[in-house]
Amino acid sequence: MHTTIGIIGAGPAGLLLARLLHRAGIDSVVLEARDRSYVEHRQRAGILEQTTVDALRAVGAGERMDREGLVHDGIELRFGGRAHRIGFPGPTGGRSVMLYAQTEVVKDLIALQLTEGGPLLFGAQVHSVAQADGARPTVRYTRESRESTLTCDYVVGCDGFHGVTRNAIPAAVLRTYERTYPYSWLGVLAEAPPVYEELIYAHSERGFALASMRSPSVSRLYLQVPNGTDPVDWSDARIWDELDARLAIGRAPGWKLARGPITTKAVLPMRSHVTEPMRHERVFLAGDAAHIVPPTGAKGLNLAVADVLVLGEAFTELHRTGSTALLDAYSDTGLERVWRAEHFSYFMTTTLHVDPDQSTFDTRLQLSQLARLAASPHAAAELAHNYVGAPIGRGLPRD
Ligand code: RFL
Ligand code: PHB
Repeated sequence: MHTTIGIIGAGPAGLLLARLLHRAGIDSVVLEARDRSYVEHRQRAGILEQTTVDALRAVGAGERMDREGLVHDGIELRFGGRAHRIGFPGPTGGRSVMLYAQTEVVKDLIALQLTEGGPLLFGAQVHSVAQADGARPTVRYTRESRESTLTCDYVVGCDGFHGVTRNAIPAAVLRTYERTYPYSWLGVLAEAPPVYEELIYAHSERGFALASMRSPSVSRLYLQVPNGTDPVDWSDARIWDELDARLAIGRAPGWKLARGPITTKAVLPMRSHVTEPMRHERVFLAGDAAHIVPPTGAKGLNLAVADVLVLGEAFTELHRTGSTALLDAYSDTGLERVWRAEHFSYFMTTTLHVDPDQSTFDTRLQLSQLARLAASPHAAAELAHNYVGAPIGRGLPRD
């Protein structure tokens, strides 16, 4: 089999890229190791930047999102015995974010791809990408116990952090930058109404907590836990008690969350990771295949979308005019945004979590930074700009 663009991975990056290419009249094949149901039900991100929302609408994947998604115009910070709201539209020229789960984005894009798009093969496990330097890079994969080969004009690795496409970039060219954090998140879904109408990010001496949501009757909640935590050690009652304790900051005595059955529990490690360059000859990396951020800034999914918007435009320009100028600029364009998001995610993570080795001095610095966000419109505007994300363009805006 031959195709113009071979896409490895049917997460948000691979699926949106396939959709963008289809609309530009460019052939692609998507190879996904897992089955459809697994991909559609993997619990992950929840916050879509305005640019992500606009992109989904532009490719015809916005109808259900606009019906069921919840527009959020701010977040609440809880710290040092008080609560402070950071509003988004004011400082950002009217921008906001949308709460619409990654599971739903993926379901919408898969449905479109299967009815209108090119081939999307589930259960296709890619082993290797070879001949990145040649005219036709080759993807080897196994599906239903059969080994197959897909040759492509270009390959895009949208295969996440544990993907194989990165191996196609020679070691002499590849650079990686990494940081692991000394804590993880315990993430749960609960059949309980949202704690509050907006997301709450809480800095507590017991550790960080985040209260998010999936619908008017389903909460998505996170607790900072030590690395190596086994979710089995966290009973439902223990989780609710800990959420009560960490989120009660600034509330009246006796304040408690409305409880309900917890339906999923998982521990997620927190890491930052960047691979450079994001392109080698005819092989490109996009999304988590190229970079990971800790989820505190809600950037992972949005960065994946930003990558493929730039890449989709670059392939479209190549298709229309024969120019590789945008493809050649892809890695540099992408990395500027990636490093901004890396810094913001690091900032949110280290400002809100308790490092097990943290001194009282470090805690006072965190509280001072949080107080600055509450007191200064400039500091709040900086957070708001980063949270809603920069529009896609040539470079980041100079706001
Ligand atoms: P994905 O979504 O990981 O998709 C990659 C796809 O590639 C497939 N794949 C292969 N297919 C064929 N052959 C191979 N050899 C393959 N190897 C892998 C995989 O099965 C998968 O379908 O990457 P993409 O598209 O770049 O999207 C990125 C986002 O998924 C990611 O940035 C965010 O979800 C990060 N993230 C979170 N971000 C947030 O903002 N908030 C969160 O709460 C949040 N929770 C999470 C997360 C990431 C997690 N991972 C990756 C461990 C929770 C988890 C568990
Ligand atoms: C989520 O709703 O899953 C979510 C929201 C904001 C974050 C991380 C996760 O920063």
